[in-house]
Amino acid sequence: MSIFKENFLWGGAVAAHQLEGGWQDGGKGISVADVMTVGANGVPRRITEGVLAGENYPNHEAIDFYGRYKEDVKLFAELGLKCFRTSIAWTRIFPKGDEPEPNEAGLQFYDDLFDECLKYGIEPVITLSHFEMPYHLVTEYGGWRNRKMIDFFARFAEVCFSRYKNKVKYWMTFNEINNQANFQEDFAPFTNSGLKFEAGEDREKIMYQAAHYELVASAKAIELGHKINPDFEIGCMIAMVPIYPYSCSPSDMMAATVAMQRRYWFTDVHCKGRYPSYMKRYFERKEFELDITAEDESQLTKGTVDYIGFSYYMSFAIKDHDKGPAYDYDEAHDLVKNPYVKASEWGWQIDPTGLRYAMNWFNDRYELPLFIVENGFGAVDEITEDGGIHDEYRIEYLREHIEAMQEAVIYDGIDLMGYTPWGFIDLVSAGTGEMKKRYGFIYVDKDNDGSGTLNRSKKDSFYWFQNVIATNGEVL
Ligand code: BGP
Repeated sequence: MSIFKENFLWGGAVAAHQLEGGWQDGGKGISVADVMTVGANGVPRRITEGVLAGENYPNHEAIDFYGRYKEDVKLFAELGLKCFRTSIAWTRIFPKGDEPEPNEAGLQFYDDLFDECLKYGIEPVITLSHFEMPYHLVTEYGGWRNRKMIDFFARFAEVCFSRYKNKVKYWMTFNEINNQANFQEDFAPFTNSGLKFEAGEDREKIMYQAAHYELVASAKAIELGHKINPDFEIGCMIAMVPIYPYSCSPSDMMAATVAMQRRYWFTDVHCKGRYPSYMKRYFERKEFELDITAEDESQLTKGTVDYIGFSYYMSFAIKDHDKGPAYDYDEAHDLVKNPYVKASEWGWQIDPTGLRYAMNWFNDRYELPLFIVENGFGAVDEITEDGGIHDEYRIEYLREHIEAMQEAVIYDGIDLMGYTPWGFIDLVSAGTGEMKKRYGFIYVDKDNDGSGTLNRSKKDSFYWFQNVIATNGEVL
């Protein structure tokens, strides 16, 4: 008997804006991803006021999956995928976000894509909002700082659930909803909630308000989805980066506990349908008077998730920094390097044991099935003289993480639904907009400047992962 379930969802994960391109095809509107330029050399992507002539906007063409999805899905089938995690670009369905009627050409595109997947027995796993909300909702309404977003999102979700109810069973509402806990930076709140901050604004308060509306919208969508098709499995999607105490000093331990609460309270609301005590107390202490109504609280209880989807790439470590009992976690400043683990070229700390730890952390609290919907190794790949890409470093990273998953199943009895490595076909990096930060088993010939043939080819990891799937994870 194999370690993983018979129907284990081996797959690959991407997001619409990072691979589709075709940013104005089929009536698509402009999304937040379309107004971000490429970043490079450690400089983050720039969020522009709109689309500026002459700037490099990598998502506009991406890897042209929009034009090439049939050949690509054929390759995914050759890889042996059981499922394919992607997102529905909100702006293909509602180009501006507030129109009365959806855009038929956009709906048809996903019908065709899902049919193509199902033809090969590949199950679509769909994220509704993956860093690609309509930019019009930002300029006209201020994004998720505005309560009106709840109904715009719920309508988008309802249209998708109804249209694809016989083609898609597994859904997630918001990608990495909690990474906006890093509110000091522009990127995470902008991509999640469409928040643009004015000078002098209380970013933290605004982030909590936006997150609250998103959580209510998620609950509303889940309730609707279960009515449309009771067989739907609808999950959340949490960016899981465990935060370890730097030392065994009690104050480091407490700092790590508080930091984990600030990053992961979102999971409590998704899974339990209510705010944890420490967040209620925190809002009071900070005098954040948030718009949280009794009706919202009731809605949250009616839309809890069926499973926990999460991404896992790395772990963090934290020192107390003498902050005392009323410690306010500040992700941009409080983290320190962990001397026990290596890091990638982008400083992401590689820690397979952290994946088993994370799975236990979720399992202890929520006892829900887990789905690892992102994991992977971003690296610069070199084409060697024989024309191949020998990405042993990527295989090693994935092998060690799958071993950690096995340990969590064997020793901890965790209910694991599936595993979809991130960016299994090279695509635009969300964080930097670069092409050179690659995660794929399938290489795409395109560089940071946007040049290249867009041809696809197989790396060594392709054949390795093909065999992992074929043996249900027995041969790594
Ligand atoms: C997650 C996002 C993905 C993705 C991945 C890798 O945060 O859900 O969209 O891109 O991280 O990050 P990056 O592309 O910055 O390397």
